[in-house]
Amino acid sequence: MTSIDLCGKWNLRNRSGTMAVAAVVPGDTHSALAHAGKIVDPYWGENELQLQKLGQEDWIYERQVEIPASLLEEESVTIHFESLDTVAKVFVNGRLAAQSRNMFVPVCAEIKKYLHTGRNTVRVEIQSPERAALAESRKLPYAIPHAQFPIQSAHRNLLRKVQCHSGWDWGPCLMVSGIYGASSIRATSLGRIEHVYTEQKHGKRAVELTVHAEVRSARGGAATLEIEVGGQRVTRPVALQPGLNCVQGKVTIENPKLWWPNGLGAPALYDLTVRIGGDERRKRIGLRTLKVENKEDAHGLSLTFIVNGVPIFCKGASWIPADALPQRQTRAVLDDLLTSAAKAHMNMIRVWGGGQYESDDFYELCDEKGLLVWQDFMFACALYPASSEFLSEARREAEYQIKRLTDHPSLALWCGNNENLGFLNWFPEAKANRDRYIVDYDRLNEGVLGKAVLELDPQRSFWPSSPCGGHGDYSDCWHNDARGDMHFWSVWHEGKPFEAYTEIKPRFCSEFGYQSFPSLDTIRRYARPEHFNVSAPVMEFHQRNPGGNARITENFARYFRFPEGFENFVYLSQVQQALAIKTAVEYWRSLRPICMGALYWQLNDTWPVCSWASLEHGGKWKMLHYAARHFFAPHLISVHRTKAGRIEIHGSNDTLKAATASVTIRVMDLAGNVRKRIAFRAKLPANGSARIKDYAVSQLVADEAAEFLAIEMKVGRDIVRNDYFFTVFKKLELQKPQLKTTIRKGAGNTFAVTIASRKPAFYVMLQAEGIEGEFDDNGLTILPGEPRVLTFTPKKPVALDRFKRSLKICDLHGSSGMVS
Ligand code: BMA
Repeated sequence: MTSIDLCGKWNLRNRSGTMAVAAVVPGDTHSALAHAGKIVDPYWGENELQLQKLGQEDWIYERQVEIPASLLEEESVTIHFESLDTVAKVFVNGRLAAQSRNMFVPVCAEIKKYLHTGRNTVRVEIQSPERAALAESRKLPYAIPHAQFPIQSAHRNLLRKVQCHSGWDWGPCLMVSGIYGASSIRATSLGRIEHVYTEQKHGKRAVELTVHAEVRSARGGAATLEIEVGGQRVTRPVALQPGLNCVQGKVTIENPKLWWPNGLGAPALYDLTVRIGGDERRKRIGLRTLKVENKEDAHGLSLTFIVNGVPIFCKGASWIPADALPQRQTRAVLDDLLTSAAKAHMNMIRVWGGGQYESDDFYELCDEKGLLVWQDFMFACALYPASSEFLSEARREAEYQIKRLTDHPSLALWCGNNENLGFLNWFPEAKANRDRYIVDYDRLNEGVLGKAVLELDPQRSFWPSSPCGGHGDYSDCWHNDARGDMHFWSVWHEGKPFEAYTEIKPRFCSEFGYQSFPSLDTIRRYARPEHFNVSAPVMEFHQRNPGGNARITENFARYFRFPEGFENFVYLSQVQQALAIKTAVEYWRSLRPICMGALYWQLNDTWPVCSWASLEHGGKWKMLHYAARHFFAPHLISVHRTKAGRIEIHGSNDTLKAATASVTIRVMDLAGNVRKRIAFRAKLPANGSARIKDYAVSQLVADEAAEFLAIEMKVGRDIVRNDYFFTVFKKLELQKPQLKTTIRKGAGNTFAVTIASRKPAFYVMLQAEGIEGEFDDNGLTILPGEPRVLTFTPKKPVALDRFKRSLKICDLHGSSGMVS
């Protein structure tokens, strides 16, 4: 196989010729224009509005390719594009070679007849996505609605394009076009590998691996299938026929090292190489069993992931594309975000259906970090056509993506879509003619996607939708905590108090979220300091959920004393978000095994914005992400107040070893005096949760507004801490903590910050302004006489002096501007 890489420099212009720039492939139109200085920074201020017209342009990518004579001696010469976004035609030397309408399916076309030795021209013409979608809408016999967002491009559900390119309630509308992933020209006479995938049969001490290779051959002939894995090499002669060949080989791996999710063991991987007919494919596979248990039980319908026979409590968040501009979604950016996820003890990432099937890099990184992937098919918050054309595109897409991704040990589940069932029950069109839309829905859902999983990935489960109550359940499962997964949005979208999280017992909560502002560092990337005000137009512009800023503000009044100044506003919004999600996760973990998963909405952002994310655009940790490191930790101690008013202490242990914990509960007043000290030992079950104590409130405190619990649990060498407050923070007369820090250089590039306090200080948040990096812990309670040493690791080395100058500290008492 000879291959010419088509990545690198191309020329890009719009059809009318008013814009012409150099462009990079893989890459997108907007990134190329921004790089060439032809458009404003899409993320600054309200610039996005000026860029809306770009979605109405047709784009032309063009480059020259040198073709050696030897290449044309081969029988077959094909052109490959992993992803063309979206409605595209490929021309070779002016002749139409391929057409594509689905960015989730690669393009592969024979082009030998169009080529000559020497200089050749490849041109990719991409139709305006906005106009292509509009044209599709005109062909519809009846309306197919989609969710509406403040700034959006219409009819996005009629194109097989990343749905959130057209705008979302956290994302800009940037209707990019582009060429993504690998692009090449390949020549072969004997064989070209299209797919390699494996099946595993786990025995007592061995795994039998069947390796399948799909090989396309131009002229057929004798070949050797060669498989290398786990130090073994197996070969077998194969007679390739012209056309598509499916060949198999078997390898037995004795004493396999199993792949484990983060927190439960090493995510062992094996290198696999397959060679045939002059082509080669390499990948890394993981050996493990995975079952999704879906059982009727006393509480309804369970949803439990079982890996290597061990039921897993899934901890994680939903993933949206790493950047609104595809060119910026580099492996380094993905690695940074996924490393942060793993550091927060996440073991599952949900690839949300409004984004994209991610790149190979993404899944490889998840494999390496032990992050299970809940994979939605890319359909979200809309109804979709059921025309034979649309369904056959969906089939091609499912087939390709399943074969591409099936070997990733991280891949845990295929899910039909995001929230389409909900919309089926809400859109007036669907309510008025439910039968029609439900039939359409299921033709795509079970009829195409479910069927494709069953045929092509029988070792995995297909879950019809997120949320849903299982196969055949077409109800609105948002509010049903008894069946399957739920999206619990009552606390944010319906304005209920945080306690509402503790009034449900989800079997698996695959979405729940609470917004906060990103740090000032990130806000500075879209607003000038004179606009640092929550109702300044630019702050409202970088908030895509109508009423979102009002909701944040209104809840300050519910729980806290009102913050003074914008900086404290931002800080308190992060405290509030961390508190909301902590409340939910701690309670739901205590419910294990009724509840077996908590994936919050959302891990990351596509641009700098006020949103539900715990990682800001650029990767900075909000307070929620630091809090996740505690509430997702393998050992957790948490406090829950029952309806009857009792205070229950729960212990969770996600390790596979039962343990004895030493627990100390101090009842403290707000000056830091210890009023009561309770110490006991408690048994923590392996891979489970248990109530370890319970008290009447009066056994603990005399005055609910004057005292709180400072809790410490030791399990072996692991020390976990938590606090509990009996009432809302606004009722507490917090005292001025008098925080003091000393800073010194730590190991390597790190800095050690010792932070001490004379009075109890809550939600103490350190920020190294203008310096990228993270602390090992943050958002802490600092008690008198118990200084804490925090380590800051910058992404790039910085001088001690600069770090010292950058350090800002906020705490709950200070946020309201109180001086006493
Ligand atoms: C959901 C998601 C997204 C949305 C989020 C916040 O349910 O699936 O569509 O961004 O809520 O509203």
